[in-house]
Amino acid sequence: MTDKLAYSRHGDIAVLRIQNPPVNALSQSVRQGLAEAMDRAEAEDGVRAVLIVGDGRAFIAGADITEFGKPPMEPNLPDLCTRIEASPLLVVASMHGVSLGGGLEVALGCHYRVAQPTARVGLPEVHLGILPGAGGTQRLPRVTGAQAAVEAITTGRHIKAPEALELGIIDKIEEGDPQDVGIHYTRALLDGGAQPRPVSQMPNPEGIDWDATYDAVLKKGRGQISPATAVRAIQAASELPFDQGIKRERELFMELMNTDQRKGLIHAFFNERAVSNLPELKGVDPRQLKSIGVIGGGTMGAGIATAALLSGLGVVLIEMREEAVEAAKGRISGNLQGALKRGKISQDQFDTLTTQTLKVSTGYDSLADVDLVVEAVFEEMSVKKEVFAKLDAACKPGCVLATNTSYLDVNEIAAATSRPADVIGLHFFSPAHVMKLLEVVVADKTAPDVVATGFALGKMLGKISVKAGVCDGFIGNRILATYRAAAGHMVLDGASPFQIDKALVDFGFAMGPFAVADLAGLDIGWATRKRKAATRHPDERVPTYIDRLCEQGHFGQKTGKGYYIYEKGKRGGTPNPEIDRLIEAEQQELGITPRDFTDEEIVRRYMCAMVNEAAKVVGEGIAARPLDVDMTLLFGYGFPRYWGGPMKWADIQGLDAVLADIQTYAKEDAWFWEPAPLLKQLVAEGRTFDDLNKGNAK
Ligand code: HSC
Repeated sequence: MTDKLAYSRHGDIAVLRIQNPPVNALSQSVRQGLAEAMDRAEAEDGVRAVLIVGDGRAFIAGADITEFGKPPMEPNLPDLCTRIEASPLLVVASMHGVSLGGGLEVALGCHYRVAQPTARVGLPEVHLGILPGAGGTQRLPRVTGAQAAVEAITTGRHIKAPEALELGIIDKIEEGDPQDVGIHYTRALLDGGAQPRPVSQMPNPEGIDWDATYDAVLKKGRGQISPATAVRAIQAASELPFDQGIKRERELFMELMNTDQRKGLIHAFFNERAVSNLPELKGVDPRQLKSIGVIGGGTMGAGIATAALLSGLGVVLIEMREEAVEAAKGRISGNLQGALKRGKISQDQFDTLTTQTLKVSTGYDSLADVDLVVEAVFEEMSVKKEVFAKLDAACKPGCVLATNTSYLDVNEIAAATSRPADVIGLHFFSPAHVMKLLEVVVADKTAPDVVATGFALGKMLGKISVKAGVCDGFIGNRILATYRAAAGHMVLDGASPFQIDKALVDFGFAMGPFAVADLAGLDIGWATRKRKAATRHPDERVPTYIDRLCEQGHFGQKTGKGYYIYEKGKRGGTPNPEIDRLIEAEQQELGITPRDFTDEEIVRRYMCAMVNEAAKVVGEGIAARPLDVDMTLLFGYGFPRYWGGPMKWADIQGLDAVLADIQTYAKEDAWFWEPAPLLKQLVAEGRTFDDLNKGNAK
């Protein structure tokens, strides 16, 4: 028997205890251990039942995802589930923590299931780009009915024990040590004369309108195919005998296993965990974090304060004037109302957070005791410097001083204090209590424990924290500026903003760049263009047609008109016909003859611009690894998760092909399309971005 499985006897019950920390994933040695232990239990005299339990914090979290894409190793999981189910002994699962994916499939292969009240079950495979492949699509609908199985499998959600009981997924809830509970339950079943009860022999679930369900799930997936494919597997459960249903499940599973979406989603799964795992922070303790200060109570400051309050931190918010203090309180209270409505906090918690945990003030002396301050004031270097000089005077020694600037030089801000080692950038994304991304911007003199504190804060707030270096726009906004520019060039050359938006939504982005510009406010881009005009490279192409709209006071959604026209009460906008006229006028002025673009070319140019800039960002050390870029784009910029991020996308396309396209585009505009040295180097060496993630950088 393998060391991942402990076998013990409790009278006529054989206990199979899975020991594969941290979450008992079903790696080859676990599968082998389970198969051998079943053989042993069946061969031993006096065994009447088998109990399967998990050691540590979970029953089983699923198949071992690290084995995907590698050659299959026996015994495979579907056969193991069938083997368990076919046992003449009574087989029981006692579930605690999570039973996910293959973990639930093993449990469904057992004849009875008991769970702790806090247990959660689910089949989340679609989030990894696959579908339950060890009988889950065939057994779950036999116990829950087709409709409930479709809902559970296509959303992949975690189902709490009480609901699982109601749905028939588990048979009983009992609190206590999972092994004791399991033995107690198994004993009661044996005493009651219970016999093996294979789910596969239960009747097929009744059918539903499969085509309509497939279409609805496909639409909801916004380009992700695994949920809709899973519908077809569940359909097989209702229409085919069990054995044939399993075959169909396997075919569809293998189809998905071979997709790029599966590669992208698994890349996202591992790297959203790896991103905050920085070798240089090993052994570095963060500073204490009990309360934080927030300077500025606008949308951003109020969002940061809300996130901090919801994570249990004390908050002192500073505004300049009494009216502004009141307005900030109103914003925070509004945000917390949202959390109250969604059941994230109780009325009591709401009252305590708004009246006691949150403190507001107009004086910096109120910050004397806080452990960290985030400044979220106007984006102007002189204003920031003034704030940091005041913080330097007011805050206790060791307090971390953070700026939420989205592009200003954090080194220059740090120099305005007598303690640059305590200064860091913490770039939140608006609304800060909702958006998952946090860029932790490390300046030249930032101390390692201050960086560790930035990451500790991110973890407390439930953020995906990414380390970034200092440059204009850090990782995310710097790359955004480049792919946004590529979109602008395509407009000048003949693609309409509406075609571009649609092509990118079809690619999987939540919104296209022009709809995003309307949402953010066209005045922001207008101000940036003016700010950068003086230092602009002479070869840089910057469309100005949209400035005409801004000059008339049209700033997008907030004024009702931008690239799109927004009508009250209607969701989304309709293309603004004025835009085409403005573009035409600019093309005439510049002597450009517009040409047609295919959607494919639009996506390719947009993505190549993104990847090229991202490669520069990694090459210059602004992002430590390609995965840092991928997670930034995924969690802050609506990049489709199923592509894994722009660097993963580029790896999947082939870096040589991406570089070749960039070199072709460079023939039209050598300045903009100058290939990143890192990209050229990787192509020359036949390596991928992912090789750099694995620490293979030369
Ligand atoms: C599956 O089951 C497919 C089957 O249907 C069919 C297969 C059939 C094949 C047929 C072939 C013919 N594997 O998240 P945490 C690691 S697909 C490997 O930080 P938490 C994780 O990377 C699977 N590793 O902890 C991390 O490692 P690190 C379906 C896994 O408490 C560590 O464990 N199951 C792993 O916040 C701790 O994880 C899922 O999709 C796995 N399955 O959350 C569940 N799961 O420390 C995925 C975790 O080195 N997992 N790890 O960074 C989760 O949702 C969460 O990890 C938990 C724990 C909720 C389990």
